[in-house]
This record gives sequence, structure tokens and C-alpha cells, in this order.
Amino acid sequence: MVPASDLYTTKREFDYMSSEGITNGNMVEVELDELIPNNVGLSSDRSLKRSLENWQPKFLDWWRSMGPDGFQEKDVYLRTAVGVGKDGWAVFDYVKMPEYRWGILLAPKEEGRKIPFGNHKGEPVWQEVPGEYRAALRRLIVIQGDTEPASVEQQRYLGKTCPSLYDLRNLFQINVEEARHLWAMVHLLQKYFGRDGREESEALLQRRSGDGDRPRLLGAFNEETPDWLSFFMFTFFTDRDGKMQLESLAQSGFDPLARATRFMLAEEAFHMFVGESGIGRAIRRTCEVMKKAGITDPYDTKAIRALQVIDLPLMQKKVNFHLSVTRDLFGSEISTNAANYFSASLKGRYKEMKLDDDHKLQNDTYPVMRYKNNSFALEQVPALNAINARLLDDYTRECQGGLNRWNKIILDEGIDFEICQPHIAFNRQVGEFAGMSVTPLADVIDSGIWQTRAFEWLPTDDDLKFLKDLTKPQTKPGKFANWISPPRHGVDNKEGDFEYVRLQS
Ligand code: BYC
Ligand code: FE
Ligand code: FE
Repeated sequence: MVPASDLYTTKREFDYMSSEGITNGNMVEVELDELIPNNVGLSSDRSLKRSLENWQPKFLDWWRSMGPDGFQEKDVYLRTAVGVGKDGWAVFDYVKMPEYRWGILLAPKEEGRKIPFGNHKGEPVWQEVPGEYRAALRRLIVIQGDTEPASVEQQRYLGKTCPSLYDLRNLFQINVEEARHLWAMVHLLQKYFGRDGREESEALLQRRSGDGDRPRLLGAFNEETPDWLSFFMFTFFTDRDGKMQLESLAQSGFDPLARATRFMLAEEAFHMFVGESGIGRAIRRTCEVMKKAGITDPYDTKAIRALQVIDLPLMQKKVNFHLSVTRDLFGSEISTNAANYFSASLKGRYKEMKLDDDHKLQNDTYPVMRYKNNSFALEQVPALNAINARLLDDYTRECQGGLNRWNKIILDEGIDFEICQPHIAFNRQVGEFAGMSVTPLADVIDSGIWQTRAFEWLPTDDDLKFLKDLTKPQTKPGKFANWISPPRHGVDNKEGDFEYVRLQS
């Protein structure tokens, strides 16, 4: 049986969209001939059209200077969303990236939609920003918007070391889609937040990932993505935070935000697929090469690295790093900000509509892991304050699904190794466990000792150098770098040696 993660991705995304009703219902015409393709009736909103068309060249300047380095004039086999319906979803063709049709696409309006949670539960959803929530909504949209270009900046140099044209194309697909997510948030800012919104849209193009003076807003988006294993880890772990956050915003009482994020979610599925399958392929290759060389000890890293594949302990270290940094993106486990967002009906919970409670949570509690009296234990706290903790729990469960599938590959190859999630308190900078010195197995230790042992748990400079040296570009159609297996299926069902990126053009 083909594992779910290996199924043809567009089908998965399409199934997701169908299950969420994104592809059903009455579709608003997509204005495809406009400078900015859209299904928001831009042609009849002159001032918004003008302000977005004014922002567009600045966006393109940003894309050219901070988007993929090189490759801008190459033909890339990309999927462009030209509509939110069945026919518009999967249109594949060769495109030069700066000519990609970045558009504004909202999931269809649900007639009669009612606010599903918070103090305004049951009221009709808002089509305009309620004055009292203006600042909070602006902040949520800006934070969401800031992560999108940040990830493009982080991935800027990866094209140069791609393991195959297939992977190169997937990288670029993700990059153009993250840039479209920026468009989605900029549309909301410019349409609903007037002058403030226009200023925020400019600032979104001015902050830079990792910059000392003007960094991106959230920690993980200022880290480097220096090699392809990091990229796959990022798309598995960090894009999945994106998914969880977008799912929460997709519940919002502010309907334009709910509709924008619902359509973004459909694209997110592909990003996580790239991460999960990428790591799975690297694991499979490592195991195969080990077996062929007669290496049974996964900790014989010297011998394994000599064969130019990534040892499993290093994969575990990368998991430890990306997972802990991404957990920080959920904010403090116990957070009054999150309680306020929820009570104000701005940001809900994962699968809010499927949860069986009053969706107001004023009298409920939720168990949150805390460190007290020298031990970790669950403590019941007011559910409203535990919204971030709950989302992090949902996220942890989802991650485990992927880890189980990777471990199945290792098991099937007959190698004795298991990739695990480090303890929730490991290496945290935000929230309950910020600043504690905790091992992946939950031992709380002296901070000096933690520092001297960090090399056991997190990638060292030597590890990163190994990865950097390993990832040499492989750009022959149908060929793959030594450290990674081919995927099971091509994009858009293309044959193995399909030229996903025309480097000669
Ligand atoms: N780094 O109550 P707290 C994606 C600040 S990823 C730096 O703990 P709250 C994507 C916080 O701002 C999804 N600062 O947290 C993925 C606050 O500051 P003030 C992005 C941080 O507010 C891959 C203070 O600490 N979307 O889409 O409940 C590729 C205390 O706040 C961090 C969203 O995040 C941090 N990690 O929750 C491309 C959704 N964490 O007020 C794209 C929108 C917290 O003291 N954002 N702080 O100055 C939110 O819902 C919330 O802002 C957060 C934080 C969940 C991020
Ligand atoms: Fe995104
Ligand atoms: Fe994404």
C-alpha cells in the first residue's frame, strides 16, 4: 500500500479542499485579466485597486532581491491557482517566477455564516473590522503576514544546492505560494485598515529575516535554512505551525480573514508534504546505503558519513532543533493574549466546529504541563488562558504522525533506531519553560552542564558543515543527489526524467 504521505499531492490538497467545502458552493468569478488576478471584485473597488497596484512593483522588487537567488529567468513547471474551484486549482505550466500570477483568492463566502466561538458566538460574522478589535486584528494579520516573506528569504540560496530538478521545482512552488500568502495578508491590511494597513504592507517588505536592525517578528523566522535537510525539516515542522495558526484564524469572526486563511490552508498541505516526504526519502536512502555497506550500528556516524548519506542521529538532532524552535512559535502556553483573541472571537481553536463544548470556555479548565516543585506535571488552568497550550498539543499529535511514518521506514529497512520528539521543555526560549536547562529526556540539569552537553542534542558546527558539503547540486533531469531517494511519483504525474526546471532556457 502506498503510504498516505506519498500519494499524489494535488489529490490530497484537493481532497482537503473538498472536505472543507472550499471547492464547492457558488464561486465568485476570478478576474484573471486584471493586473492582479483576484476573486474579490477588485475592478469595482478603485481605491483598493490603486493601492494594491502601487504596492505590486515594490513587492516585485522585494521578490527579485530577496526571492530565490538565480533562476529568476528560468522556466519552472509551476502550479498556479487561477481559481478556487475544481478547474482553477491545478493549472500547471512553465512560468518564469517573476511572472507568476500572484493573486488574491478567498475561499467562497458561506451564506449565513455565524461566529463559531467566543463572546460573539452565534452572531453573524463580521464583514468589516469591529472598531474595538481593530488593533488586535491588525496585529494578528501583520504577524501572520510577516512569516510568509520571511520564509522566502530564509530559503533564498537553496536552489544552488538542490538535490534534483524535482526538488528544485518544489522549493520554488513553495516560495511563490508563501509570497502569495503575503499578498493575502496585504490585501486584508489595505482593504480594511486604511493608511495603517498601507504602512504595514510597506513594513512587511522592509523587515528581513535575520537582520540585526529590522528582523522578522518571530524567532524561528530569523534562523537560517542553510541546507536541504533544514529545508525539509522547516517545511515539516514550521509550515505545520503555519497550518495550525491558519486553522485557528480560519475560524475567525472576521469573515475576510477566515476566507483568506481557508484558501491559504489548501496550499499549506503541499508544503508539509514536501517536508515529510523529503525527510522520508533521506531516511530511506541512508538506511539502504548502510545496509549495502553492512553497517548495522546507526551510531557509527563516521562510517555512515563517509558514504555521503545523513546519519540518523544527525536527523534526530535536526528534529530536536526545528521542533523546539517551532514550539516557541505558539507563544506562551498560558497566555492572556490568546484568551483575549479567543473571547473576542478573533482566533479560535483547531477544528473549533468539531469540538464538543460551549465554545466560550468561561468555566472550563485545560491541563497544561508545568514545572513546579522540581517536577513536570499537568495542572488544570482556566481553558481560556490555555488556548496556546492546547494548539501546541494538537500540533504535537500531528507531528507524531509524521515521525511514526519515518520510523516505519527505518523499521522496514531493519535498522534499530527511532526518531523521537524531545521533551516539550527542551531548548525553549518562549513560554513556560523558557530559559530552563532540560535534556530531550526531561532531565532538568545545571545550565553550565547543559551547555557542555548541547552537542549531543543539537547540530554542531561540524554537523552543519557536513550537511553543507554534502548537498552538492544535482540538476540532470531524472537524477538525484546521493543522499536522497527519488520520490514515488512525479509532480502532475510527470515521468521520472521530466525537466521541471529548464536550466538551459
Ligand atoms: N518570537 O502571550 P504570548 C506560518 C511575543 S507560521 C518572538 O506568549 P501570544 C509560516 C508576543 O508577540 C504561523 N516573540 O503569545 C510557516 C508577545 O509580545 P508582547 C504564523 C514572540 O501573543 C512557515 C509576547 O511574546 N502565524 O504561517 O498568545 C513558512 C507574549 O505573547 C514569540 C501566527 O503566528 C516568538 N516566537 O501568541 C511560512 C498567527 N511568541 O505583546 C509561514 C498570528 C510570542 O508582549 N500570531 N512572542 O509585545 C499569533 O496568534 C500570536 O501572535 C502568537 C503568539 C501565537 C505568535
Ligand atoms: Fe504560508
Ligand atoms: Fe507554507
